[in-house]
Amino acid sequence: MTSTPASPSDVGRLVHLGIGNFARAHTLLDTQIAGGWSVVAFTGRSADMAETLTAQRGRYGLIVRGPEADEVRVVDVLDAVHPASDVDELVRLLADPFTAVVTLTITEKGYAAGSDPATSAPARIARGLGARREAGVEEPIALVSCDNLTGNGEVLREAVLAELDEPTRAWFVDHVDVISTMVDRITPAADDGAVATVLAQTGFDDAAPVVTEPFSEWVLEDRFRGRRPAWEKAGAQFTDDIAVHETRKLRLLNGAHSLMAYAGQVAGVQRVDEAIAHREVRALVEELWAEARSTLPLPAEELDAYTRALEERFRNPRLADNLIRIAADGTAKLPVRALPVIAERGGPSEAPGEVAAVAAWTAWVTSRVRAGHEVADPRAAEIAAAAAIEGETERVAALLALLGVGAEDPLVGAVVAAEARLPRS
Ligand code: CS2
Repeated sequence: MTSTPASPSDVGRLVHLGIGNFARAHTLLDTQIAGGWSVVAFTGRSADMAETLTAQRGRYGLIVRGPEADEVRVVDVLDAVHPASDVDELVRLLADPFTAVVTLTITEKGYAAGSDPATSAPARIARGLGARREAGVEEPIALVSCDNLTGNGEVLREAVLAELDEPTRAWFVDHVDVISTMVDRITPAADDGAVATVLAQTGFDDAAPVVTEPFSEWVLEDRFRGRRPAWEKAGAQFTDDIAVHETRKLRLLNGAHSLMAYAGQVAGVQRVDEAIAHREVRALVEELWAEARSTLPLPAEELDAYTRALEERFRNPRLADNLIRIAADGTAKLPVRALPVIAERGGPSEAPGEVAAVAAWTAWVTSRVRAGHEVADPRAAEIAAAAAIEGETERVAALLALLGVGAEDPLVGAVVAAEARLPRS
């Protein structure tokens, strides 16, 4: 086997796990632009998207929503879409030598889903790799994580290795590449008018259109040994230093997103463009950005340009990105987006903007639970129990425990104090 990276190839099959809006606006679109590859996708937990897309032969409309106008195209890259529950089909595809790449958009929580193939993508992949080894396939397969986690490839590698049998673990080293990537394209839930927009502009009566922003970025680790699509044709970049791209995006874009999602709703607004235009929420974003920037090994001009561009993207008045979308899964997101900055700055007193993001989460989940609403989060039941606790410090400590923060951590007191300073509607 050679260690020289293989060049992109115009033949192969890509299997995608988690066919949400983001993948359809980004990873799958770029694979269409790369050209030539066969793509088979699997849904997340809900099987509905498999039925809907299969009924329209895998095609879907993509509305690129700029500040002034929409551009609409029909994406036709999917050869088949299966429900996640079709584990046998996934195993069959991974054992087939024509399959060379697996991309994943399974969200942060998908990497901690455990050992049951019915509910865990890493466990399903492990089964497929076992079958590939047994089939004697020699060419390396690449597993490419496209989720918002630091070192997402490493996280994926650990999650899959934990589910492999001994012989497949030994085989893995020479036969599987796990690739970290930074993905970026803000993709809100499609609005009610999206179906009519696709119909009017393309004539296609689409039951599952996607709305996204003009900006798109994909940076991948440059170490595929097997075949891969020529994603550079779609503007993807290949790098030897993925970490800096990941932390910049997670801490500046996603960190600000989470802060706005919680602080914005506590302050009484519902969308990202409203949150960034809210004077006090915006001031908190500036504070968070200053703290996050100080942890990034990048020149000031580059960071200035990056945050300026982010601000413009957040202000897009036509995108209608609802804060409730971003507010989901806080227990999986805040430990990636906010807590590392607080630690690297030397503690909560050195990171009031990041502390505000955490405090906005505790305040928001508390008010949601107390108003009788469900919080979309893998740990929703524990959030509900913690939010019901009467004493302020005890409640905040119980919520922060769900982020892995100890009861004695100075963050507990800092969050209690910061909750009281949040802008309120
Ligand atoms: C958002 C992301 O859901 C979230 O938490 O921050 O989906 C964000 O829109 C994307 O990462 C943008 O690339």
